[in-house]
Amino acid sequence: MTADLFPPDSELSLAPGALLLPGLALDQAGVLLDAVNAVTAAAALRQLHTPGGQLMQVAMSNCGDLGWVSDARGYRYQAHDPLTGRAWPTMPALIKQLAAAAAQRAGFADFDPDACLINRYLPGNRLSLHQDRDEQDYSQPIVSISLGLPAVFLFGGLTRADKPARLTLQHGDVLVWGGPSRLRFHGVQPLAAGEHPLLGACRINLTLRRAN
Ligand code: MD6
Ligand code: FE
Repeated sequence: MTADLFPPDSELSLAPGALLLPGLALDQAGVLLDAVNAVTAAAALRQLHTPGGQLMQVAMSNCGDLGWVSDARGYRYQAHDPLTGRAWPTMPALIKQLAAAAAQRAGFADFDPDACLINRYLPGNRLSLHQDRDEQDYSQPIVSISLGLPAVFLFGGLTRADKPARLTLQHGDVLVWGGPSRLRFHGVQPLAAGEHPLLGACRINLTLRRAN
């Protein structure tokens, strides 16, 4: 377990602006998961289409004032869930506070996320290499919280051609990604099969951003 490999307050600087906080969310994993389940009961996880027409493997939902969506019209943030026409569920305070605390540790004192994207991976699901470029202000970081099965995260450079490093994200790990690393290419390798005690055969990743 991560908790045994790293002391409780350990951190790993991956690159300028990119900080891994192993196990930071571990103590709260159960309540985080309850909060995620409440969100996805109101705004279902669903697979989106890329603007090019490909069905994404990872199922997504959102909470917060804005949610990230993709369809034939492009990638964007919007205030309403296209499935229901309703506003996205409120971002649970617990999730927002954890993200703000993590960002502060990485030197981003004023992180105030308005969007939380929820990604669900089943075994075999992958996320291809991309940059997160749909937000207004690249001076704001992204905070990523991983729950459930471990995933191999591809941590690339500022051009698609840069060979990515591989980094395993475990249940409870929090990654802060900002400053000079904000536009790094990244992706997730196909999720390996497994059973997680809390989540079963599944990985959930939360990415919190300031979109507007
Ligand atoms: C994931 N994460 O870990 C997908 N983006 O499932 C992301 O795409 C991501 O973890 C920007 C910053 C951190 C991330
Ligand atoms: Fe991303």
